This record gives sequence, C-alpha cells and structure tokens, in this order.
Amino acid sequence: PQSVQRADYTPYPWRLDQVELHVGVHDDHTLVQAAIDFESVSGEPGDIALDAVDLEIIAIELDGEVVAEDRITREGERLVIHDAPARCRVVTKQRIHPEANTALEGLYGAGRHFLTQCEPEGFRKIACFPDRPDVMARYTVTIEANRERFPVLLSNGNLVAEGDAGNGRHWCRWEDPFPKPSYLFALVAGDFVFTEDHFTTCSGREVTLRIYVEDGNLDRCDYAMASLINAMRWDEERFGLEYDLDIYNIVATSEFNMGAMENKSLNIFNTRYVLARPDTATDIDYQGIEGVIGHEYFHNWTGNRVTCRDWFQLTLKEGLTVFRDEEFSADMQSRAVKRIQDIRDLRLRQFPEDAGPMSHPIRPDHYVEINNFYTATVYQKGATVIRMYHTLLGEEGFQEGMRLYFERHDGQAVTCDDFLAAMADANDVDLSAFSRWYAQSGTPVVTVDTTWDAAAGTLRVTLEQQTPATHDQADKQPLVIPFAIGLLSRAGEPLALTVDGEAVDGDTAVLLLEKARQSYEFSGLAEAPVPSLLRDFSAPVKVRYDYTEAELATLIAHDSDHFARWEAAQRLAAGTILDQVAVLAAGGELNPPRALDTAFAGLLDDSDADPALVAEALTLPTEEGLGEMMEGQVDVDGIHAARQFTRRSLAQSLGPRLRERYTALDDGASYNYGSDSIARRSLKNVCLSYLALTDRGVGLVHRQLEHCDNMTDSLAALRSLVIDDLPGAPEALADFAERWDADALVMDKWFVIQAIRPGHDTVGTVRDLMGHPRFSLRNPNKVRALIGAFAMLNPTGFHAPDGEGYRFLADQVIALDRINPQVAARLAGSFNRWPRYDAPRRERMKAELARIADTDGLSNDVYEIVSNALD
Ligand code: HT7
Ligand code: ZN
Repeated sequence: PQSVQRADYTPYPWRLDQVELHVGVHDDHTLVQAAIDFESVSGEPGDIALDAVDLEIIAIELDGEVVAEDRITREGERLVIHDAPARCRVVTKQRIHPEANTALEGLYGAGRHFLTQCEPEGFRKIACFPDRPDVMARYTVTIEANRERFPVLLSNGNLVAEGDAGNGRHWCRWEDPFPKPSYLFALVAGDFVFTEDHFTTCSGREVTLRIYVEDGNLDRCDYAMASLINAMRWDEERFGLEYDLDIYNIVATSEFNMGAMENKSLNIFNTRYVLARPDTATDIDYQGIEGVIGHEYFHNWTGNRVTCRDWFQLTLKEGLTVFRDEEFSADMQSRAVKRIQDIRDLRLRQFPEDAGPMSHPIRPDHYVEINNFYTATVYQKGATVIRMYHTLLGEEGFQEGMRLYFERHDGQAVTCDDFLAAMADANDVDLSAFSRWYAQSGTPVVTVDTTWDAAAGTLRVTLEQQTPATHDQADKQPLVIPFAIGLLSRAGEPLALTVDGEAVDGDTAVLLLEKARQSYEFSGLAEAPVPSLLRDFSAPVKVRYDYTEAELATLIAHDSDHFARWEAAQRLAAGTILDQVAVLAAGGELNPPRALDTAFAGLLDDSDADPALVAEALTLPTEEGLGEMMEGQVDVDGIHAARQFTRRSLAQSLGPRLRERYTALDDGASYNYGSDSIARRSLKNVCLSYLALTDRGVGLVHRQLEHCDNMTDSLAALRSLVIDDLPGAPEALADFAERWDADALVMDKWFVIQAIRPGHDTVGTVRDLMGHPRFSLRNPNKVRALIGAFAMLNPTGFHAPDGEGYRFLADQVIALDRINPQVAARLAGSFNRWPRYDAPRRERMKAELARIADTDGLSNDVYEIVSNALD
C-alpha cells in the first residue's frame, strides 16, 4: 500500500456548488444518484478526478449526455472524467450494498436501520465524489424507502418536503444551507422513536432538539438531552458561539465504530454515549455522555464551520474540540477531578503511543490509512497543545485568538498554521517557536535540579529538556514548555513567589522553558521549600525530580494544586510498588509500605478534602501504567504481585479507617446524580475495593451488591468480587447476566469485568465468552468490551507466559479484519509495545505479528499497524 504525504497536498482544481443526492433504499441494494455542479478554478476545461470505492457504477452523464467509455478512466479507487468543460454538471448513478457492509463505513445496515459514517473517507463508498475535506458544497438529499420498515428518513439541514412514493414507499427531502465537506454528510433510514426539547439561542432563535432511539429506550435519554442544552448554553457563554440551524438531531445506534460523529445537524452516536438510567449506567458513563454530547456539539464551530484542509490537519478540529469538551465538563462538574482523569488518560494512552512504533506528531507527516490516525496523540495531546496556548495567552488572549480565527476562516477548510497565526496575530506575539509542537513527536523529559542557598534565601531551579528519539524521528529540538511551579514551606504553607526578581501574582509561577536548559532564581525564602512541579500538568512532558518521601508527604497533605497533590500520591505509590517489584525480582522479602500507609491515612482523615479527590489519590496506579514507568523490561507478574501485596497491606493497616469512611459515606440515601453524591460514591467504592481484601470486607461487598439502587455501586461490588476472586463471584456474575441479559450496554460491562480478571488463565474464559449469545464479532462495542479490554487492560492475562493471549488476539485480528478493518487495526495495536518485554514474550508477540502480516488480503488498516510494529 502507498503512503500519503502531507507535503504532497495540492488544491482541488474544481469548485463545487450544489450537490443533489437521491438515495433509493431497497431490501437488497440501494441506488444512489448524485448530481454535482462543477466549476473549474482556473476557468479552463480539464479532467475531473473522483473517489469511488466499492461502487457498481450504472451511469455517468456530463451535461445530460452519457459519457463515452474512452473519456473515463477507472483505476483502483479513482475515477477520472477527461476533458470536462469549465462549468458542467456531472450525474452519476451507482448501486451499493449497505445491507452487506460490515465495515460500518459509508452507508451501512445496523440492526433494522441504515445509517452513514463518512469521516474520514466513507462518502466515496456512497457515490463518486471528490471525497476530501477541502471540497465543500451545499447538499440537497432526497431519501426514498419503504414506509413501514423505515418510517424515519433523515439527513443534514432542514426537512423541506416529503411525500408518498407509491408501493408502500415514501420520501423525504432535506436541504442543508451550509456548504460542507462530504465527511459531514449523514443519512439515516430507520425505525426510531424520538424525544424532543427546545433551546432558545442568545439571539432568540428557537432550535428543536431531537434524540432518536429504538423503541423502549426513551426513558434513558434525559441526561443526553440535558447535556446538549448545557453544551449549547456553555458555548454561547464561554466562547460566544451560537448554534446556526433550527434543528439539531441525534440518532443513537448500537453498531458504531467509535463514540459519535458530528455530521452537520445530524449527529450519529454510539448508544453508549446517549442512553443512561441510574440502574443501567455508572457515574463514569454519565460523565462520558456529557463529554461526548458536548464534543460533537462543539464541532459545529470547530470542525464544521471551520474545517480541515486535509486529514493531516485533523488535530486542528479534534485537539481544539477535545480542549473545549474538557473545559465544558470541568465547568459543569469538579474541575480538579476532570483534570486528573484527563491527565491520567493521556499518560496511559498517549505516552505509550509516542514511545512505540506508531509515534507521530499531532500533525502527522504521512499515513497509509488515515483511520489509524484518530489517535490519542492527535486528540489528547492535541488538546494539551491547545491548553498550552491558553496557559501562555490567558483566557482573554485565547478568546481573542478564537474570535480572529472565526473572523478569518468561517466557511473555510484551513490548516494548523492558520490557527496558530490567528492566536499569534490576535495577541501580537511570536508563536513561531511554539509551532514545533505540531511537527515533533515524542514525550519531552524535563529534569529539574534545585540548589538551595540558605544564606541568600534563594532557590535556583534549573530545568533541562530532552526529547528521546522516537520511531518516526531521530533528531529532536527544544520545545516551548510552559512549566508551572509552586513552592511550599516544609509545613505545607503556600509561599509567595519572586522569580528572577519579579513578584508573581498568586502562588504559581509559569516558567517559560524555551531552550535545552534554563535556570530561574526564586528569592525571599526563609527555608528550603518543597517544589510543586508541573502544576495542573501545564505541558505534556515527563518530570524527573528526586523527591524525598517527606517532600511527597508534604505535597500529598497540603498542595493546593489538585493535580500536583494527586501526582505526589501517585509518585509515592508507584515508587513504593516498583521498589517491591525489584525486591521480588531479587528474591527478597516484601516490606509493608509504611510511607504510603501514613500518607493514605492522612488522606482518609482529611474530612475537608473533596471525597472525589481523595478517591483519586487513594487509587493505585494501574498495572499497565506501572509497566510504562518501569525502567528496562516490563515485569508483568512482578508488577501484579507487588501491587496486590501493596493493596492487601494497605487494606490491613487502614482497615478501621476505610471501614469508618465507607460506613459514613454509605448513608442509605437514595441515588441522585449530583456532584456531591458522585464524589461520595467514588470514595465509598475506593474504600470498598480495599475492604474487599479483608476478611470482614467480603460481606460488605455482597451487602452492597444486594442492596444498592444504582449501577455505579452495583458494578463496583461485582468488580471487586471478580477481580479479587472472592467467594460468591461466579454466582454474582450469573445473577447479573440473568437480570441484564436483554440490555446490550449493561452486558458490555459484564464482558469487561470478566475480560480483565487478572490471571494467566483468563484467556480461556474470554475464548468461551466469545460463544456467548450476546457476543458478536460484528459489533464493535462487544469486541471492545471483551477482546479489547482483555488485550489492553489485563496485563497478566494478555501476557500469559505460554503466549496463549497473543495467539488469541492474533486470531481475532485476522478474523475481524475481514469484517471490520478499523476495529481490527485498533486491536492489533495491543502488540505495539512488544520490545518492552522479556525475550520469550517478545519472540511470541513478533511471531503473532508476522502471522497477521502474512495473512492474504490484509486491509491497509491492519497492514500499517503490524508493519510499523515489525519495522
Ligand atoms: N470526528 C469523529 C471521528 C471519526 C469517527 C466517528 C465515528 C465512527 C468512525 C469515525 N472515524 C472518525 C468523531 C469525533 O471526534 O468527534
Ligand atoms: Zn471530534
């Protein structure tokens, strides 16, 4: 397969004005007619190149005449009409087979419905078209289908006409007044019911909001609808951005490759990010719904009104929109908890990506399959880069930049450079050095060195940055790094800061690290302070600093920066566990984690602290996270044993405190979804996860499972039983399945819990579960729940020494590639970190990668992942 290069971009030589689509849906095929008005940019006649994939082309007409065969070239996925007049109308007629489309890209059948997924390159599977984001057009879409089977026919924009088509068929015509790229096109033909609400925009326009779901699910749409209304209001208040059409539709489907899609005025969502009721959805699910509903809504401006020139610019819309959804959720819920969750997610997913064979800058330079570049780097690291603009320019300056960006580019397809220029020009600053964040991959390491001068009362802080070479780039340059820092007295008081002679407002200084090494002098200090580093995670970097346990204890107890406080607890916990891993490897005796014990006791006793933050701080780093932190080879079993030992020791020594807090938090109040209740539930369930390891705790777990009135508590208890192999786990799993058998989303949770049970034999359970009637390889949610969770969240299971986990995954990647290459490629990525393991595991993983690579008819998606991994 050929790779596409960013440097090869050339503008499309034709302008499109109007696109008229007619889509006739039939049981065993669909007929699509596309009429497109072309105008040559140069004013000269020329060749019209179109993308066409899996289309049975029935006719091509140019200005009403059938085009002769010799004026058409069709090569692979390209179709060229030669020598077209400077202004012309091209009409193509094609037959497609959505009923047989298992890749869930283009127009596809999902259960009883048909729907589309066009981003990034799905439209070319619907009609011959210049399927690239810089070609924008106005669409009029007529859909015709059987009325009984498909009572709901939707597309982008406004419904302008509808009627009877005879023979039990009907039609609807939709018109979208906004020019858009083909990736934002959407069509739905299905049997849905809807719930409706309204939003009055800041200029007084009333917008009709509808959520379409399958019959029986209407009682689970309230939170999604409330989140949509909150998002619309928030975007007006914080960004001054108003919705621009009179209707906003959301359709939920259980068969979807990702979370959701921002098609203009017709979002299509995975049911997972729409449906929630307290007894079926956890607090985390609710947060996911708010975030994704917000994300897709915010794309209306950052992505739809201003879109990407080419797919290399993907972070232009995704990084910016993730930043906006993070801010939205932070403003709606607890900012501190949201920040910690986002940072943990970035470090767990993006840091390993940057250190592996798929390493790429947030604006990649080349790809084989663009679907492989919807990554944590483009999304999450991209959002952190946007956050750095915000840190450097402040809220006011950032919003000035946003205003200029929209003023300049509304209605256009632009680049990351255009965004940077708007930010720079609006603030009259030079951001040219900052632009390196778009071009350079890898995670910088900032080493911090401090020198205390007691006589002068100064602390000299030296920051040194170094980005290790990555798979895609050997040479690295220094980056512009805003490095936020605070100082605490030994007693934990925040100290006033004077940096290089300048007094700082507040208790945090943002040091600007632009060179490889820079020093800063903090003066006016009475004693050697404790540094609180990279506050609020001000840049996507790793920090090296040799904290003493006493310093970490001070930060854990007193740091006013929530991230730094949590980070100190994580550092102490990770250090403690990794020390134990080393002890185990040397055949030594494990030691009770005394410092961690004292710090955690202090956290449990801190009744002023937000319980949600305490819960985050008491949660030990995951086994995958610890593996990433380990120097040298990842010791899969050593990490598991050391982490389990630490959990058990903490559970024993903190038992009375844990029980006391658990009992106080388990107040018997009935469920409500307010931030206080969420916070209380999260700490209560963290306490339970430790108590489960004590003799008396198992009873508590069963009691919670039997008496709770919500899925958060129910799942926490079930998880404890299964993960820690406690008495009654098999019966509890069976009861749960019996109760929720008909609920696809709840059954996903049931699959996950069993897939992540630690142990070398879990692969057998997972293989067996593939035969469960509720499992299907055709459904991405099921694949993610069972196979994805096993490969990504179960190190001892996946890396079982006999290689059975690897064999299993390779079998599934090969089987799934024939059904759904996008999802297969995601699974294949689980092999990416093979060089980090011991020789026998490495060899086994490589052998499975080679087996996948040798499979006939491999998709570009999987080919790119495995060939990079083997490279
Ligand atoms: N912009 C969308 C990205 C996307 C996608 C969504 C659903 C299925 C397949 C997809 N491929 C790419 C989602 C988003 O970031 O909002
Ligand atoms: Zn997005």
